[in-house]
Amino acid sequence: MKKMMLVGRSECGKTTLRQALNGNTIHYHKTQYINHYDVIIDTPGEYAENGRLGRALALYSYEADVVALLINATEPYSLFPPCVTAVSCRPVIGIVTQIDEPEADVSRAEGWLRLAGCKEVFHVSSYTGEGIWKLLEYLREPGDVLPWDSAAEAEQQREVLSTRRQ
Ligand SMILES: Nc1nc2c(ncn2[C@@H]2O[C@H](COP(=O)(O)OP(=O)(O)OP(=O)(O)O)[C@@H](O)[C@H]2O)c(=O)[nH]1
Ligand SMILES: [Mg+2]
Repeated sequence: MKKMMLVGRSECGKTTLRQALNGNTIHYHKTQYINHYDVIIDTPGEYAENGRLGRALALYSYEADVVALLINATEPYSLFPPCVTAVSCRPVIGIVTQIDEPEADVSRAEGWLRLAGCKEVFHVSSYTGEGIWKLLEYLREPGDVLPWDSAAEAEQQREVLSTRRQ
């Protein structure tokens, strides 16, 4: 899988999304330092909110294959300046989180992410699981087997992987 770094303000749902992507049981956990899991680099919201700490995000992005900017669908404003994706030397995608919320305004959040420069924007709910599969498909690399692959597809992916290793 591609390694993805999650960036977004505190409480936008980065850690919960990381848990949903890993298929873990969801539990609340405030992030106080950068966490590396298999394919996700989870960052504290304060790093996106504070200019000085924000520099650390630039350094961690070098370890990622893709950077994801997150906005939760109920947020009343966006932290991300227009065209900010241009400062990254990695592809940058947008993720609208918490789309299950009754107050969610998904198109407003997507508009902010597009203004920030994201060409591709995903809509997800870590609670209901909606949209998670599209993100996993985006992160898929040759040889990766996902839970919904049929036995034949899984075999095909394994063959791709063994050919690449030879
Ligand atoms: N309704 C709804 N709530 C969510 C969803 N994802 C996260 N939340 C809630 O949003 C709150 C913040 O989630 P976190 O994943 O801890 O947010 P974070 O971005 O990691 O926050 P920091 O670690 O402080 O930067 C928690 O109360 C979650 O339960 C979702 O998909 N739907
Ligand atoms: Mg967190």
